[in-house]
Amino acid sequence: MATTNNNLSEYNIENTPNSEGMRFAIIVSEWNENITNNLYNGAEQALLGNGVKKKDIVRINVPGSFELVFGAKKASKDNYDAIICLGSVIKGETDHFHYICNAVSSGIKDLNITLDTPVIFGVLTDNTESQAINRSGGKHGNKGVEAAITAIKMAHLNN
Ligand code: DLZ
Repeated sequence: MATTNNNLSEYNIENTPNSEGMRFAIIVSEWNENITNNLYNGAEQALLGNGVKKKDIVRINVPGSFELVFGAKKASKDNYDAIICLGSVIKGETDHFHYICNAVSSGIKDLNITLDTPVIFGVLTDNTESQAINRSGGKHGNKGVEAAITAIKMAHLNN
């Protein structure tokens, strides 16, 4: 498991460029909002901790992870340095998990091919709610932090 030896909140601040003046959109799925609000808080804190001003962080809510792709496409029409998609898909009794995970991962990949703005995949895809809790500010860290640091690095790569 990738997170066994890897805390999602740990990063080397010396390798993370100061990002004052850069603008970030964070698209947040309302499904499993107890998880996604924690992902948002982690992402926001990581951006603020690397010089981004609060006014340069814009949150856009969408109903579910499936809608993250459209939210990101819409945000790409504004002037952001990177777009972060945050969601939590938890496996249930039916096949919805696979459809949603496939759609959102391939949708975000397509946006990265077509857009000039990096779009970051900050979606938890867990078998259980407790796995999601552990990765949204729990014992395995916070995927929102990982996504924000990825966004900073990709924004600078694109500059
Ligand atoms: C329908 C659905 C289900 C069953 N589970 C989740 C989930 O675990 N995580 C999530 O982000 N969204 C879920 N959704 C909602 C879909 O993403 C989408 O919003 C609806 O199918 C409407 O398009």
